[in-house]
Amino acid sequence: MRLFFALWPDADTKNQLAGVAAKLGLPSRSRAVPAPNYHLTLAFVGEVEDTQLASLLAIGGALRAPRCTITFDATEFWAASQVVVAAAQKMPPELLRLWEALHRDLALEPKPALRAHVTLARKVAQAPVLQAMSPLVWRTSSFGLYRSETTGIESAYTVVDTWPLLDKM
Ligand code: 3AM
Repeated sequence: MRLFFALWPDADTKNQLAGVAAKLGLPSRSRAVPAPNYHLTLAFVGEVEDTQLASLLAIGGALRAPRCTITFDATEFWAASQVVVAAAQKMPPELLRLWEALHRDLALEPKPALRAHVTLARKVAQAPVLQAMSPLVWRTSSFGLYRSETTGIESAYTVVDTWPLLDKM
């Protein structure tokens, strides 16, 4: 199974992101990500055997990290991966620490520059004309381990487990 740790938006944040996506004016043949699939990837684990699941659940369950507020304030076209994302120009320090802790516990190489983002569209072959984005505030309250299955053209994501982020540390 293919797994990743992520933050999933609450309904209000998801709807606001869908509003941003609706105004993108994507080139034809781009694929808008369905709103229920919106997420912020914290760590991509990849293919694992069933026997490895318990240790991943233990890592998630043992992690103590604070809640944070992420302000998404830009839509960006990332040509290399052919995606349009909603991005946060400022990385909240709590989110950076959560990301670092997960990569450390999973013994994954942290990619040098994490940009907090939610992918809104894929297979975007040419740069769209992107409008300025009104800032959108996402208050996180939990993180989770998710399973990704590709059936047909769209990935289907299912929750494996979630853990609370803490009010005070
Ligand atoms: O959150 P985003 O959209 O940037 O592209 C996949 C998605 O990223 C990425 O993991 C996230 C959750 O599916 N992904 C898929 N396959 C990957 C791989 N082999 C990958 N990231 C790194 N290596």
